[in-house]
Amino acid sequence: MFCNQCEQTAKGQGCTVKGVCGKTDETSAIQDLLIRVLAELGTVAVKARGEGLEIPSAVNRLTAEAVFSTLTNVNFDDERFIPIVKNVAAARDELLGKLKGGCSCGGATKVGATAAELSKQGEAFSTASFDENPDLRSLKQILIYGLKGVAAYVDHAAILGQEDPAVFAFIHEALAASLKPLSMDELVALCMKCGEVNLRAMELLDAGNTGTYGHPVPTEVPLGAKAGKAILVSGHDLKDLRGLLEQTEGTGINIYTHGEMLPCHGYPELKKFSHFYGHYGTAWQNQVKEFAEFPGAILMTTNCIQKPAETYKGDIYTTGLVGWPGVTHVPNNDFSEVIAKAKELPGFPADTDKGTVLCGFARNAVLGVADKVIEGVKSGAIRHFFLVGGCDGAKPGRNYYTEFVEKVPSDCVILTLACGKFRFFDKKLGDIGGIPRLLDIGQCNDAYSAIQIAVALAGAFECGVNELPLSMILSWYEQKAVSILLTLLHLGIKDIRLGPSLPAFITPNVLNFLVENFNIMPISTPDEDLKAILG
Ligand code: SF4
Ligand code: SF3
Repeated sequence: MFCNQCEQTAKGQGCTVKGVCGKTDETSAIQDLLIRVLAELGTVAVKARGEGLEIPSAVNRLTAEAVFSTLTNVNFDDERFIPIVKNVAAARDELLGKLKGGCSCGGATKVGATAAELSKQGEAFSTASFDENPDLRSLKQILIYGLKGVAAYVDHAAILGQEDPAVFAFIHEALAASLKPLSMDELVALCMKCGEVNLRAMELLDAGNTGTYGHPVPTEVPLGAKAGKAILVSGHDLKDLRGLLEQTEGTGINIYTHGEMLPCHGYPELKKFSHFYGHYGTAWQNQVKEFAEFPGAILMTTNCIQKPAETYKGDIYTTGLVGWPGVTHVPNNDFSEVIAKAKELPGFPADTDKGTVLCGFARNAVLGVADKVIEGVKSGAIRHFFLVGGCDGAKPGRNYYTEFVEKVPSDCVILTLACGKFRFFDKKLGDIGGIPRLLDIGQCNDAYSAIQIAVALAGAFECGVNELPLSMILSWYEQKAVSILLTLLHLGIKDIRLGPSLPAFITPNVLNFLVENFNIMPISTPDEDLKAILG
């Protein structure tokens, strides 16, 4: 196997024996085969569109789901990949049959029937085989990894009825590009377009979330527990949470969020359920410890699932695209098994008070107090904004973000999003003229909200985003972070600080390009970075 798509990749170079994430050699090869067959489907789909054929909506959706299922920490279950690979190959062949001109997609790979066969076939197709030239290979990896993030947003948005044919067309185009001999300039242009399309995908998801559940409002969320039966929901999917809330209403079971589900407490159409109680635990990499101590059933709706410990393997369920071998997978929106398990398990014996955190500062809430914010900047009460956000992870070096937030001077505001915030989400940082100094914008899926806030502030100050008193201190782990980074680059945003380490898939030449054009830089120490930013 060879996989280097995430930040915890072995030795900072690539996982070659077994994934640090727990992905096996076999699963990795099946995912590589899937990306290969998707690239063949992409090639055929590009041709078909060129011939004026319409790609069936089911094929578009299948493409996004299949790409998303190869994102880090989504699906580790080989058996679940078999029908996905088969369906993608069948969609490719059906479309191929409709082409007038035929198609050379590098030879349509005939896929095997068993996991072992698929895995054997996939050995030839890791991303290391994308190109012999390391820089071209690097750019193709950036494109395909970024595309995995796009596919995640597209899938979440489509679940809520938000789709754009142009986004699907780009997904097929980018997949097809992985099979083509392209120049450096062509690949850079595709990566930038990936960022542009990702902005649209995030916009669709934002419309889906806010259109269905309302705009988040500032909400105080308990970190303790209420006596009684309990279900913990992790991942990122709001529709699954809504379904679970409906199905548990009146049962006496309380619902708790874990990880990236915390911001769900701010949505009016979710927070209205009285048994939607509080938040439990921190970020994904602490699952094994935190889930083992949770006295109820657990539902994983999307990434990031970690190898479950035997102690709670029987209490955790997956749904949607998530999978772990041996963990019960429940059908979309039928949580009866999860509810039955919660009734069996003891639940919390007594009420506990662990304080609260504030969430719900998405674009509508922040822009609702824009006049106060602008006044704060003009009067000098607010010196600077920091967007400290992104993924959390297990590797050392991430204490930087905690220390950074602790050291930010008291006349500065910190915006945050995604699971990296769990390093500091419960810090009491006070407020500036009624504006909390720590504003939680939401999930990684809400990066659109952060961008809209920055764009609106730039508009109010009649300057570009780069001229705002705003610095981005980002942390990455999986591929949604890659797509967001591409979006920020597409928007021309400069001086981003990225950590805890730079991606293994970026070669020195590609890095030079990013530094020269965007002045992107690695994090150093909180003191040095703060000094450099604030002067
Ligand atoms: Fe390694 Fe990350 Fe790939 Fe898992 S997803 S195999 S940890 S690089
Ligand atoms: Fe976190 Fe997986 Fe990226 Fe959603 S839950 S930000 S790592």
